Amino acid sequence: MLAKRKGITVSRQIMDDQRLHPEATGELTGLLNDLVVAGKIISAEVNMAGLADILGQSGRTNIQGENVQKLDVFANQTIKRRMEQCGHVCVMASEEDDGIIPVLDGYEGNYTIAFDPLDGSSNIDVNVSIGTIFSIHRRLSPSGQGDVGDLLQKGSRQVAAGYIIYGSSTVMVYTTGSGVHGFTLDPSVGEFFLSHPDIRIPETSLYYSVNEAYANHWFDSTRRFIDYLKTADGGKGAYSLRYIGSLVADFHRNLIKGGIFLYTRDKKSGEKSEGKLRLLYEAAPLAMIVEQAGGRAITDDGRRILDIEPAKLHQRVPLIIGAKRDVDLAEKFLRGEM
Ligand code: AFP
Repeated sequence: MLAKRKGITVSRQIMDDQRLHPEATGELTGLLNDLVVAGKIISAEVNMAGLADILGQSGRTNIQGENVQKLDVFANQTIKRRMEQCGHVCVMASEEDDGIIPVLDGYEGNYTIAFDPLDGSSNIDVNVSIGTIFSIHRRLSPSGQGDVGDLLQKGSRQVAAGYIIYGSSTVMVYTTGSGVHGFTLDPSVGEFFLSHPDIRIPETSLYYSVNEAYANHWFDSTRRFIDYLKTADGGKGAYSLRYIGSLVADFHRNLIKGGIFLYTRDKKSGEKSEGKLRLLYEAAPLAMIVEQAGGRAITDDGRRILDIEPAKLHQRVPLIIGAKRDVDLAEKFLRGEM
């Protein structure tokens, strides 16, 4: 593996990653570089949102029945426009769109992209970190425009996954299957520079992240696990609660500082429900990142997220994700072994 040099640009790193695959054609490199550009455009707009009168709701609801924010619309359009003509994508899916999204005729490439253009968008108006999450697969169909089957692939078949978080600074974290790297945008020169080489999720965790407001509805196993975290080692090793309500922000903090995030089924949603988070746009890409960083991601019945075969574009999935030791522990509680 090539040594990671702090300060190199994300484009340089993406090209270095390509050199690890002698068979590579440069298509994935081109796609990722176009995503970087989309991220810079969205970042600039997020920073200007208050001034540019782009805060607030657009007046529409999306496929998930949620109010669509104006910035959501902007981010969604920005990514679609860059991807439809980059020449490396054959079909797309967005958390904001009902069905598959075609690319421009003549620009079909060999990859698919599924993305959440602005995760955590209910936080936009209050300056809380939000982010773009993406998941990339190789196409399955032989040529031309891709179809839904190209997008409904297991997470374990992702060739790249990542997110761009728009927070106190804008940071891009991605993996192409050989480690996880983080890049911070220097707005003065408009470049992402390597700031977090070879990220490994700390084995010793500080935080658990869960929406405690749902505690009255939790199944007994979830309640006992969270109670255990609060009192671990007789209180000495107790975890602290951190919950932002923006998955990309909760995940990023836990990845860097150590921790576990849970969004499980509960008595209110029912055992047959699928939780809230989306498999294609949220759970699968973050699962690839966490595994590449030494962590784990499972459902609340112990299935590895990356092994789930998606049945539909907007499939939801219960998610437990974070440091391996914590997810292993959660699994024991969920199995009734603790
Ligand atoms: P929004 O995009 O509507 O803000 O939803 C964010 C999200 O999908 C995910 O980013 C959070 O982790 C989760 O929902 C928070 O859900 P709760 O409000 O139910 O805790």
